[in-house]
Amino acid sequence: MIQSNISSKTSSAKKGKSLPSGLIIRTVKFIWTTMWQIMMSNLAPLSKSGEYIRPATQFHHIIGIVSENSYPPAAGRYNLYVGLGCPWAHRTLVVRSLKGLEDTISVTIVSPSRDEGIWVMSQESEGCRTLPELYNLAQSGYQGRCTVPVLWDKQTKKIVNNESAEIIVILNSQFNEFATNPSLDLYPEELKEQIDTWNETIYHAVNNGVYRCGFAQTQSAYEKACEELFTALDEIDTALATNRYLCGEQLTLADVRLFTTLFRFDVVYYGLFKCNRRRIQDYTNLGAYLRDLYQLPGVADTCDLESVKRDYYGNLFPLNPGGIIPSGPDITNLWQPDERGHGELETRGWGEKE
Ligand SMILES: N[C@@H](CCC(=O)N[C@@H](CS)C(=O)NCC(=O)O)C(=O)O
Repeated sequence: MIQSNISSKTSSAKKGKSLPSGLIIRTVKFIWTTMWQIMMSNLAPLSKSGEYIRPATQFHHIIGIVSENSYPPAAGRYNLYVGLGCPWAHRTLVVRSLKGLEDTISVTIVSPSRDEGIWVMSQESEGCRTLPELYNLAQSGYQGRCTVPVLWDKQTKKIVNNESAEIIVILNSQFNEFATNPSLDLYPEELKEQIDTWNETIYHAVNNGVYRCGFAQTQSAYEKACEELFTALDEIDTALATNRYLCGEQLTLADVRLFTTLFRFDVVYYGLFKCNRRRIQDYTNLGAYLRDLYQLPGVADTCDLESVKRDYYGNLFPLNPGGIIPSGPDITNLWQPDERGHGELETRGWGEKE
């Protein structure tokens, strides 16, 4: 009996009777695509031609000489809220670590909640369970996006700044009296122009460029972003043939900003965001440069591969509705020598943190 059921199913499948009709396929595709577009526009605001536009951040106070718009440097007063998957938040962890500010600025880890689409605290902080609650504590009725990183003032219960590009400038220069590595200057006066020029190219084409690939909603928007991304990576690879870092022999904020995108590239952007013309590890200079930065003292400790995979593959629902998290890649190669002649001792030259 059982046997006969199986054989009758097999023979109807062979005849193609169990396949849905063209009408069903067209209807399902239409509903699916429409739902995808609705979800994508919530996830990623668009231009008319389907290009992703990143919303601007809203808190831009500084730390330094006390004025109306600034907060005083102090140890133990400020807290960073970060998600470990987020490349923008990761920048702040790297600078905090390089400068040796672990005892000066505390950190609270937040994780994405799959169903609510918001960041949730690992443990209640300032009486808040979620990041939107914290934003509302700082500014009642806040309506904007609740993003990480957040540099928070525990004393006034205000957000000092929520723009990673600005937070890393603050961390680099305003806490030197408390830092264990105060002489490391990642944004020196004489390199500012060069750093800013790299930052501009890299932000548009690479840091935000990978999102412009992954969040594009038209073929042409995707192709434009992809072309710009790989043109910029080629340009950087060429510059790194003669320079250890982007601006020469000195590590700068431009390298930190590039690093957090490169670390995620082969892991998530290559597959999930369709940046798959080439992997970073296949570039002679970029691959070695990534290993060089990863091996700087304290940097690998800020890199959490599992959170990166979980946050992207598990939470960007419209890009990966099944939520399946891939098992690879193996990133142990990041511990291999950088092959550009930079010995470990030389790498550790600026501080004896360990
Ligand atoms: N320009 C911001 C971007 C920060 C950002 O977009 N963070 C993402 C995580 S990777 C976020 O928190 N998104 C939550 C949301 O948009 O609601 C920065 O560099 O700090």
